[in-house]
Amino acid sequence: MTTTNITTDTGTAALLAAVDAGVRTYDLGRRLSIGMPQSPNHPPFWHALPRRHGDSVRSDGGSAANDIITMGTHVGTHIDAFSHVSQDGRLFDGSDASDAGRGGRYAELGAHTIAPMVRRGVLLDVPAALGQPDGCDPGYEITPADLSAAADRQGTPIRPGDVVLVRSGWGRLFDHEDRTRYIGLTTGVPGVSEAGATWLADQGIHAAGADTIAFECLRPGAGHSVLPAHRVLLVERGVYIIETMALEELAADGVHEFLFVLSPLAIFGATGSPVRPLAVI
Ligand code: UVW
Repeated sequence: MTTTNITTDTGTAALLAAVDAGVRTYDLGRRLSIGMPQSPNHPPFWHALPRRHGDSVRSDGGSAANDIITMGTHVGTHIDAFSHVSQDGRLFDGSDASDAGRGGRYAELGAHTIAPMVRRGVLLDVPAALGQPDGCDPGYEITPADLSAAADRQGTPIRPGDVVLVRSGWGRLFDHEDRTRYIGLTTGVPGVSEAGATWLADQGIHAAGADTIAFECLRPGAGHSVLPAHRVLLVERGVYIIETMALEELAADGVHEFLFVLSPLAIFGATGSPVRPLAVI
């Protein structure tokens, strides 16, 4: 699951020249804060400041504040590792998921095995392709035809190894004053269908992301438990999933192709990792 990076002086010079010429960076990660929307599947985000300025003052007058966070690894913008989901007791490589419980497969499929990504990124703007600028309807199932139409409309064909980010428009609700809106338990959430996930995997992509809590199409009242795209991508096809991404700025600027940069935390054996992905143009 790791890759070998080969750099040359020429390659480095070209990269630095590009930076000197000016690049724009889009932050695709959501701010982590207490009370932010998150799936009930996972432990909540908590942040406290057990040591405040003045609690311990040095002889020179200096002082430091230190904080602590607790959270599930699938909270906020995050990436799912292959150890996250099993189907009928089997993980991605066909191995017995119960071995994971004893620590075996977590060592080989955990978040620490996800190599940092510096890859071609493509944003598939589905609402734009559907002619629905306000976003897909709640519970809308994004089909292979929708994904293909978005790629065609933008002139950004998907290539093997890409990271493909699917915009549904639902991301606009992340900061809604009603924190339940983004989670969508009663309304449903638009997302990639099982067939759409298969289509993405058939393009040979490395990872797929979305602006929603679970990447999936979630039906009203069905909770966050029926996740067929997770089975297709994580268990059957070996494609990573990135969730709760901030894609509105990219879409507003009409940016559909970019350098995608993501570095998961190397948490040994974890089922996922919080991330702060970047799109660079
Ligand atoms: C959800 O929380 C619904 O998704 P995941 O567990 O894949 O992060």
